[in-house]
Amino acid sequence: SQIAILGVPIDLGAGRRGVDMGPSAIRYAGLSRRLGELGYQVVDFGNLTVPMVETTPPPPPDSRLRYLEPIADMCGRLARQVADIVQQGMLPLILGGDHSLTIGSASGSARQRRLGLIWIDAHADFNDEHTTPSGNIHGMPLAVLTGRGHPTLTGFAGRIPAFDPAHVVLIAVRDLDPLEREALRASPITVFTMHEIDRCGMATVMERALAIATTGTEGFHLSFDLDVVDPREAPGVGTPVSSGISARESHLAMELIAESGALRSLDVVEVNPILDERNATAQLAVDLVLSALGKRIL
Ligand code: DIR
Ligand code: MN
Ligand code: MN
Ligand code: MN
Repeated sequence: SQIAILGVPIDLGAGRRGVDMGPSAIRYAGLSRRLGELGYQVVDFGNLTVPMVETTPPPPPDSRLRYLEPIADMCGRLARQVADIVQQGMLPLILGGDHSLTIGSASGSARQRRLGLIWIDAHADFNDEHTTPSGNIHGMPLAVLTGRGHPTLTGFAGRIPAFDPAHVVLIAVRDLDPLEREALRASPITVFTMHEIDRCGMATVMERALAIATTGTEGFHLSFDLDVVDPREAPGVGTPVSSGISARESHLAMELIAESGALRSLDVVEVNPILDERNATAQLAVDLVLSALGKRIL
């Protein structure tokens, strides 16, 4: 089958600069070539045209939705392009960029079908304008995709919510803001925190997660934030959080996702080359994508 690569060099949703260089770093780590070696036909559609901080009017200092208009515009165009890619029978692979882009990518992928959603992240990204301590939209996409958020962001799938929370799973979370935590506890989203991974192991967690995301759906979208991996193994991220999952646990999760046969689209986000060590985090991102798409050791 065919893989469509699309880069989204956006960092307006993050508090720290640098993730706009993520798509280049991941490409330089050999993504296309290695997918080709795995047997896929790969089409790289280049990067979505996105605004940058230097050419965008700054948000007011007290903004609770920083850069809302340019991010909403970006997500609308991204959703349309991802929906087109799906229509053409290709599997969309989106390279970030900050996590706000998943509002567009996951919505576009779910436009013509009912999908589950697997979100692998140190953070829950479950803030809205009332709970956010930062105003950064990359802390909000999971809330938006399950129907809670600014009305200019929630509608890109053509229905609200874009994803039924009963088919949404959050994995390896370990850093929640106080009001975000209350919202998550009140939500029907299934959450496997680091505690559940420590207790039951990644294999059991993924087995349960995949059942939730695939039962009664036409497959699922995977959103993988590199900050879920322990910063000792993935230093090149904007918001590192200690005591994360290992690179090997991440691979196991990806291998089980591949085995499910239900992966319909994916994004890898928040790679920050400024903070990386010799592109190790982008390299890991490529390795993980290969595992998610079927690479086996033996
Ligand atoms: C924090 C940080 N929860 C916020 N979020 C993320 O600003 O809302 N960092 N996603 O990667
Ligand atoms: Mn995230
Ligand atoms: Mn994160
Ligand atoms: Mn259902």
